[in-house]
Amino acid sequence: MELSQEHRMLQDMVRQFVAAEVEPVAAQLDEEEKFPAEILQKMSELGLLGIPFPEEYGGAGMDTTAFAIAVEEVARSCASTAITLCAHISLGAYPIYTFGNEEQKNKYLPGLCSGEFLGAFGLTEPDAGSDAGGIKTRAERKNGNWVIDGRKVFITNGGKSKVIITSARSNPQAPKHKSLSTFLVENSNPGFKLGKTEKKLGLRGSNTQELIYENCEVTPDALLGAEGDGFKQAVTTLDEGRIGIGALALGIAQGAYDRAREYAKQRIQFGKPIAKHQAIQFKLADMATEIEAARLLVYQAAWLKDHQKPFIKQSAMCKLYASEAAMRVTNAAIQIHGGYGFIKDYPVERYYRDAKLMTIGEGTSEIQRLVIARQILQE
Ligand code: COS
Repeated sequence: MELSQEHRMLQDMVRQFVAAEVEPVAAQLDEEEKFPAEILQKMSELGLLGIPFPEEYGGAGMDTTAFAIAVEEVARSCASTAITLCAHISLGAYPIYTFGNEEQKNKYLPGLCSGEFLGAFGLTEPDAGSDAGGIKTRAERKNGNWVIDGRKVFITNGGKSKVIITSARSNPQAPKHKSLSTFLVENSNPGFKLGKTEKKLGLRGSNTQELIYENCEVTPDALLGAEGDGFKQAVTTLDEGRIGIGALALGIAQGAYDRAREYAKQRIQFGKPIAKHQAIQFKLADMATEIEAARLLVYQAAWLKDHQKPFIKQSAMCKLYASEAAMRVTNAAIQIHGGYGFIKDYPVERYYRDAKLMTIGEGTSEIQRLVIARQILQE
């Protein structure tokens, strides 16, 4: 697949940046559960925090394909940094760009794009994950304002963001899918506080946060779009976000494969490099094929979105396939490394741990199959 010259230049630029600034610290971020704040600062100077948004809002004026390329390149070295970037753009900034009024866009997008502050998406709750319409957080009208009460869990960047896109049930009497609304809640707002910061199997450098809303009062201008549109806004955001997770999974798979391939060429057993043994060649061939297929699906979904064509099915397909391929590829990468793959002297165990979340976040593999099935059955 040929990238355009603009995309190729972006890819080269991000690749060089990652080699110089991300790769050297990726293992440390994982080991010490350290948030990549300094890397984000440097990324913002390159314009990476606002890649797909128009220049008038401080963005880089590029497209979803460019976003996918950048996420993939970062994930090849550090999935913790990649998911921080990915969630900031596709879950933190995208809903404001897509559903916000001019005032809201001008208030938040320049700061989000410049990296002055981060954004997060508060949808998931203790009892509402796959069933996005089942959230219990309430937003009630009081003296012309909205008062939000509830709890969000597993929120990527939740503890590091100034603005949290918050889904809440504003009209319990309305039908399930018409009863949610979305609010832009700032972290300094009275009644908003941080709960537990999660410790995780993988993506340990990223921030995964519980958020607590207690009598959290926001003014009417915090409402994003129309009242009752919250469910549609959330699923539409996830449609776009899944392209990012597909790209992230693709980058993890590519990074693990690159390392397994190099290792197989160096490691001597039975008097020759293990890459000369057919058992290992077949593994590498399968890995390379799956990565290629995942890449085509990710870029197809991004292309469709960039050309204003329907992409719900393809974004779910690319996320489903790339994440499950990443599990198989990272597993094979450890197998090729043998005992060395199981210890922390080599990075492939980190890739294996990081890959798992790709089959869960922004909709489990089961939800992706459900979304795909609903789409193909109505075609
Ligand atoms: N994109 C756009 N619109 C969608 C959609 C999607 N992916 N999925 C559903 N809709 C629309 C439907 O077309 C329907 O619209 P109408 O009312 O106009 O007919 C409406 O939303 C309700 O759809 P449906 O009846 O299918 O809703 P369900 O409650 O059965 O749930 C799923 C649909 C499961 C697809 C939804 O809850 C979902 O996406 N869940 C996963 C959430 C998720 O990814 N959580 C992880 C968050 S991590 S940030």
